[in-house]
Amino acid sequence: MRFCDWLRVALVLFASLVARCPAQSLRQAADHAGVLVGTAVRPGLLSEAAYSATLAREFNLVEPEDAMKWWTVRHEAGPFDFRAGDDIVRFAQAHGMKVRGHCLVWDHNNPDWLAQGHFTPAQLSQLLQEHITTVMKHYAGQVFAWDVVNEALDENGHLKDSPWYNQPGIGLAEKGPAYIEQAFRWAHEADPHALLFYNENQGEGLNIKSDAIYAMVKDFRHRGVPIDGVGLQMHISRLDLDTSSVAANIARLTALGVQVHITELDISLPVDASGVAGKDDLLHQAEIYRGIVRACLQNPGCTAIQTWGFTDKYSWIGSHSHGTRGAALPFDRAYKPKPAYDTMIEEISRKPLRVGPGL
Ligand code: 9MR
Repeated sequence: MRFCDWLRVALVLFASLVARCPAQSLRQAADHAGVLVGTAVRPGLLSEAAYSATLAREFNLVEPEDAMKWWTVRHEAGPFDFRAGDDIVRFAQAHGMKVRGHCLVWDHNNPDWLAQGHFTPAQLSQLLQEHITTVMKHYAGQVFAWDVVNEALDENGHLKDSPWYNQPGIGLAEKGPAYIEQAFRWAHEADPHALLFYNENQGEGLNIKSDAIYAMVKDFRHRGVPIDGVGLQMHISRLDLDTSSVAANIARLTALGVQVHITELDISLPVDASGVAGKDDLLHQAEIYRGIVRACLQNPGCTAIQTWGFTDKYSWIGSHSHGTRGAALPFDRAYKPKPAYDTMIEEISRKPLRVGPGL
């Protein structure tokens, strides 16, 4: 063999040895597999050393939990306030992470001046277009994907009442999802390079709600409405989740030509007064995390997996459940990895190297 051939063999051997080295972090495994693994963040916590160190070490994607919502950005009717969102973008850029934006249109978390403003449909239409345009232009080139519309459907797949839809709406009430379509069109005009997502809860597996999401996205794609993806939130509170149903839903959505992101994954458990969950429940939880990661990664169109926070120290579940549930995330309150962290890494590491559309 010539020297070059020896060198080639040595390089292949070296590469395969490197590939077999266990990943040192979730982020390392994700980078290697070519997927985005992210988490929701609160800018006020970035000054906590353990929080920011864990975040930068373990994730290649961040999403503001609340910092880009109407309530924060338009707390007052006056100028836009981007300070909280900018803090997150700055952190992400300093650590080579991508940013998902959340969210531009929601019936919830709107400031009082808007919710109680008695605006006419024409005024609301102008306010919404201005909001989408100003926020997306501010973050153009920094936020690669947006939840344009969040949770527009009820558990039966019907449009929910909303100031943007029918109370009084932006002038498209009684026209089905026309207000959603309009928001996507404004979003595309504002930043043609951003990926535009519809984000929803309780429509992760096959059910009446995911049927409605599917029908809407199919119609949008058919008519050239600029939608690029569906966010499956994945707030799970039961330990009998059928992950094959989630995989089937991901398959039918991606067959429409859209990407899927798992956007808000957490699996809450019953906890005692100190917030501690049972050992068996934690092991069971880890297997559900594994199943969800697998359901996503087996489909090349599922390009990001994101948890809703990463440490049990800070999660929306505690206050929402009055302390009866929690322990929903891959790190415990002391930032120690839980069994769910191990199964996520194991599952991502099984994935052969790929260049996903999300990277
Ligand atoms: O975790 C978020 C919490 O801090 C906020 O108070 C709440 C209202 O804005 O929203 C929570 O996040 C929600 C997300 O924006 C949309 N899907 C459901 C999430 C959990 O409620």
